[in-house]
Amino acid sequence: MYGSNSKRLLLLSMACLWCIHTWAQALSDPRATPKARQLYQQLHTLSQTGILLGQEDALAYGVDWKEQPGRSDMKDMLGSHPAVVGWDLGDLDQTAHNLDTVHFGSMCRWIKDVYRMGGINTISWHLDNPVSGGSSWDKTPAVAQLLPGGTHHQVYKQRLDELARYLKKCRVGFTKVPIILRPFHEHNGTWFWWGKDYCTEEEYIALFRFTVDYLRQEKRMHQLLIAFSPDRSRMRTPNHREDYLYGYPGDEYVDIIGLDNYWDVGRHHNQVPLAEQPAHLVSSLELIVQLAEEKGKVAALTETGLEFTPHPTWFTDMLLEPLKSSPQAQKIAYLMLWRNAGYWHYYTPYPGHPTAPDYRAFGQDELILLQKDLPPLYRR
Ligand code: BMA
Repeated sequence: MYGSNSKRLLLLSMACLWCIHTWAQALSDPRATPKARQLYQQLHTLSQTGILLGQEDALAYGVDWKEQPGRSDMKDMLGSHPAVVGWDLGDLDQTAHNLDTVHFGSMCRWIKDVYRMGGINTISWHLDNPVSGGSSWDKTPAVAQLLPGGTHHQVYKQRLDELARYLKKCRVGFTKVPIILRPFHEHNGTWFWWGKDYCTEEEYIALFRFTVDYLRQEKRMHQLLIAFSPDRSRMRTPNHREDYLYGYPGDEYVDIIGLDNYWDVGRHHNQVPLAEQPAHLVSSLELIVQLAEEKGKVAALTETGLEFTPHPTWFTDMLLEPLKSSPQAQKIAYLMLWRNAGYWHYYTPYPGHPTAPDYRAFGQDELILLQKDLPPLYRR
């Protein structure tokens, strides 16, 4: 029998444990908005039971349509919009459309729609090279020049001001829509100007930190969850911790331990036999889940897919079954498939496509959560 003191002690210890648990899962921004915090908490919770499915530009266009209200290829095929919708702010400073022809005005409306419908928005930034004026793929070294003291520091701050101004418009009433921002992704690759060969690791980290600090402190943006997402193809092994952590800006700057993995899912350049690749995918996800658990953060497969989905059972063989085989890998909070730009470039099938039945089976699996399956993410 407990005496009343022992009961009090027990209650106190339970409260302490709850506090420690909540604190350990706190967003990296100590001033994060209540909605952003709530979203993060839900991602933690949902990651224990399901995987949210996402797609880039899902509401803007599909394989053979563009800007049709209420439509997404995922809804056409699986009966619901994706739980996570990806957007990109490349060219925000130049034209009314982003680099993939999404009109910025419409994008803002869709971002609000996704929020109102209870889904999640994530944003990447294919920023043009501020030094050369070329695209994100122009490798003129630039990172060092964007840092304080660099020749293009003011120019970079203008780009950040534009980004902040744009996202400020994405409000519903007084609520700033929470956004998972994924700056300077795939930095361990060598295809973007912020990639590994065009700056030092320290410079990359400094740019990442400057960006987050500037948005939080100067622009008072506290609705952001920050994603770190290296590319799997440039890691020596799928579970190479040190390679994964190359350029990691620190726990105070990151909320989502992400990975872009197009490699272990049948990419033609990958010499590993197809049958062995699922084990590598699993191992890469086990690594990010492990890291996320150690850090009290959330893991996510921030981009994946195989263009044209050429294998009729790709979704079950290369994604679903590998995920199901590992309780640890399954703890990623979401996975996002890349965009359906047209018949020349797509990552999810359309009606009549050989992979359509398999895609439907994947989408109907209880592990996979679409927008219609989500509990309220922004409410306590
Ligand atoms: C790439 C391709 C390009 C696109 C770019 C940025 O993977 O989809 O067509 O412009 O991403 O979204």
